[in-house]
Amino acid sequence: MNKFNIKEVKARQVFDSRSVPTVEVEVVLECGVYGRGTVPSGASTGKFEALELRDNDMKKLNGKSVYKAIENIKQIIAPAIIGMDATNQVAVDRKLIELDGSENKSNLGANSILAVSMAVAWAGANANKIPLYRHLGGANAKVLPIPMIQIIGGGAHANNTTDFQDYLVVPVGSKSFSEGYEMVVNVYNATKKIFSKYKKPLATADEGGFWPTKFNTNEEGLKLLLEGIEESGYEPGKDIAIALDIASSEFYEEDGMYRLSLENRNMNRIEYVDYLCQLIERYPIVSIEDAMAETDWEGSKLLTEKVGSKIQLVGDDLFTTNISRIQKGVKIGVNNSVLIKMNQIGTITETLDAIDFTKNAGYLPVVSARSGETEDTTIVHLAIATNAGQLKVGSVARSERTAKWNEVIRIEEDLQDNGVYDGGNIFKRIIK
Ligand code: 2PG
Ligand code: MG
Repeated sequence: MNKFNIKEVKARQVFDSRSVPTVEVEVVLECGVYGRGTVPSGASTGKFEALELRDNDMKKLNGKSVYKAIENIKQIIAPAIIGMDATNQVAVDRKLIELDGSENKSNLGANSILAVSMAVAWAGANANKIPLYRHLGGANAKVLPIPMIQIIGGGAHANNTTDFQDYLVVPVGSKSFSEGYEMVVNVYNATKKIFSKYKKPLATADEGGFWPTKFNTNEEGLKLLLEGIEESGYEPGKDIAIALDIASSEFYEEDGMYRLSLENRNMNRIEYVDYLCQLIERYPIVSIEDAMAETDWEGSKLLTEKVGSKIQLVGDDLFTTNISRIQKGVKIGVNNSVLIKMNQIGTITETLDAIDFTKNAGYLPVVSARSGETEDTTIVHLAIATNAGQLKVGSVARSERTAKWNEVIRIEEDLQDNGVYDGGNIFKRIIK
């Protein structure tokens, strides 16, 4: 018998950083080694994501409990994968996809499937006595990502106080991950002071950034961020650049209008693209995610034509880590970057395939956490395994966020001189 064969699959309901139930799995091998995966969950979920199975029993935890997903693991998945070699991720993931049999993991639930896929990956790494990034990435896994870090959290992560979802920074002038991270911590602390200076209440949004109370416009977040960067002694654009995740599907209506409720302003796609271009002119913005809505391919194309050679345009809800959607974007020339979220697609190997596809198309992958997270650090290893180059995990506060950032610091130490950090140079691949 192979000592790396799966002997037991344990599944349980645990809770994420928003106190929402989620699925956790442990896979135990014949040799006694085990691996664990805990699934994250989004708030501004894309329409085309794989299905997150919830019980929808309103008498239990607001309908959010995941007992059906747990039962699917125990009754259907476990019997099918017990006896399989945990170091063969491709075979296990194929089996999971086949057991589900649907386009979007709607039979067993992407949360039950992903928890197992993640646990198997960790078990495989532990069995081989190597870190997960090495197990998934092989001999050439070495690139430490530049961090994209939230300083102010709005949109669905702050009760829609602003229309824009995330105001982030990227330490483009940093020479190493840990130097870049320290720079961002300085900006976070300086922005806290700026909030006090303007008598804005200090509270934290879902991903640890500041909650944008008493904002009059969406642009105000950019102004505060710019002040925070300057206050901490950095040159905006050179040392620290700004990134936005607008998550615009949340305020786009199918009549083709973008409605900014905070400003009581309605714009058609042409006016809205102009508005964004003006912001890009006025602020040192290096990246915008979901600038246009997930169904507005025409708007995305227009924006890409205008600024696609100046800044990174990331598709999150637009692409949902799904090769067929990314392929469509590449074909029609939309965006130049793809947000990568494991639970949008549902297995580790499909996530690896999406990253490969993105890179081969000349687009930049940005590996991302969800707004609902746990102590799980799989995405950090995934980013380094694939030399993806960019990682987005929310802010520098709250333990479900620092669990990830601190793991990068540990891997940076582990890689020593063999690690590679491109910093802001990564954007030169798409910016002309
Ligand atoms: C996003 C993510 C993370 P959510 O939109 O990129 O910030 O949010 O997990 O709520 O989709
Ligand atoms: Mg997003």
